[in-house]
Amino acid sequence: MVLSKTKTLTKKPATKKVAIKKPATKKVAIKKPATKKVTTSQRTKVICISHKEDCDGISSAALVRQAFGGDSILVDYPGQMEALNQVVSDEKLKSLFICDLGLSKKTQDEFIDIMSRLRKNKVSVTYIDHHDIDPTVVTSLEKLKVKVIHDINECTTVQVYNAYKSKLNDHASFVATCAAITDYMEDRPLGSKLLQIYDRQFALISATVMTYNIVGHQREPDYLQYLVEELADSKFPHDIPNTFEFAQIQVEKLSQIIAKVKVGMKTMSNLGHMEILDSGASGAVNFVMGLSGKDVGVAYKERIDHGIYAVSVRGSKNCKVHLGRIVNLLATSLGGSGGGHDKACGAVVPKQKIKKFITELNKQIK
Ligand SMILES: [Mn+2]
Repeated sequence: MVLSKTKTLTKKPATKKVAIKKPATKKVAIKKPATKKVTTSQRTKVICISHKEDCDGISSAALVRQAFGGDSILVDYPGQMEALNQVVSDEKLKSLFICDLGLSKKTQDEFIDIMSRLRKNKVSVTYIDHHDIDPTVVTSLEKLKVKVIHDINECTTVQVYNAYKSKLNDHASFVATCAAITDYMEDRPLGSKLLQIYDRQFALISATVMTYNIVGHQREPDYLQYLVEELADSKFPHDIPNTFEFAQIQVEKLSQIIAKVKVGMKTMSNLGHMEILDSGASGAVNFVMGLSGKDVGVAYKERIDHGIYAVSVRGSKNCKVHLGRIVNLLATSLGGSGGGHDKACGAVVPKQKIKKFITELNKQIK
C-alpha cells in the first residue's frame, strides 16, 4: 500500500530544528511604538506539548502536527509544568494541545491555574490523555472551556486519531496502531480495530523499533523532534534511516540488564525491587517484576544532583490494585509526586524516603 508519496516533496531535511523557546526576555523590548499592541495581539501559533518518553507521546505530537501544523514541545512528566509556564506568556499562541501527560495531586492545581490564564487570553486549549485523572479536575477544565478528550481505555494517539480523522491521511492509522501497541492498549475497542487494518507482526516490529529509538534518544531532543516530523510525514519506522540498527544496540543493552537484574533483585512479600545504577529504571522494571515472580516490580534510580529517586512501578495481569492511584498518594505523602496507570506508573521520591516508599507500597498492595 503506497500511502504517502504525495507528501515526499514537502519533507524538510533532518536538520530543521523546531524553534526552541528562548527565555521570555523579548517582551520587554523597549523601542516599540505604543501602537504596537494591536499587531502583537495577532495570535497565530499552534503548539503541542507532548510526552517525550514513549511512542504514544511522540505519535500524538506527530498526528497533531499533521492535522494542525505548528511546533511540538516534548517533555517528561516533571518537565510538563515548566513547558506550560513558558507557553502561557507566548503572545503569539493561538492554539495549544497537551497530549499524553497525566496530572497528579501535586501538579493539578497549578495546571488548572495555567489553563485559566491561557483561556483569559482566548487561547484555545485541548487536553488529550488517558491517565487516571481526578474528576474534579475535568470539571474545572470544562468550566474553563478547555476541550478535554479523555478516555482511560484508549491510548492518547488513538484518541487524537479518532478526534481528527478528517484532517489526517490513511497512514495516521498506522502511527496510532503502533502507539496503542506500545501502551498495551491494542486490545481496546478503537485500538483493536486499527490493528486489524495491518499485519500484526509488521505492526509489532514497527512499534518496537520505534520505542527503542525513542527510549535510546531521550537526551537528544533534536532527534525526537525529527521522529515527530517523520511520523507526521507518514514515514514507516523502517524508512527512517538506521532505526533498526539502533534497535539492535538497545536490545543488546537490555539483555545485559536482564543479567544484572537476576543478580541484584530483592523481594518482599508482595513485590520485587531493585536499585538501578547504570541504565534507566523504566527499562529494567519489567524484568524486575518478571524475574522476581511477584505481581509488582519496582525499579528506582537515583538522580544524584536532584536528591531524589526516579521510580518505575509495574504490575502483572494478576495485580488487582490500581498502582497509579496508590503511588500518587504514597509518593505525595512522602514529599514526592507520582501517578499513572493501574499497572504501569512512576514516581519521584526524596532520596531518604525510598525505603519507606517500598515498604509502604509492599503493605498497600496485598
Ligand atoms: Mn500514553
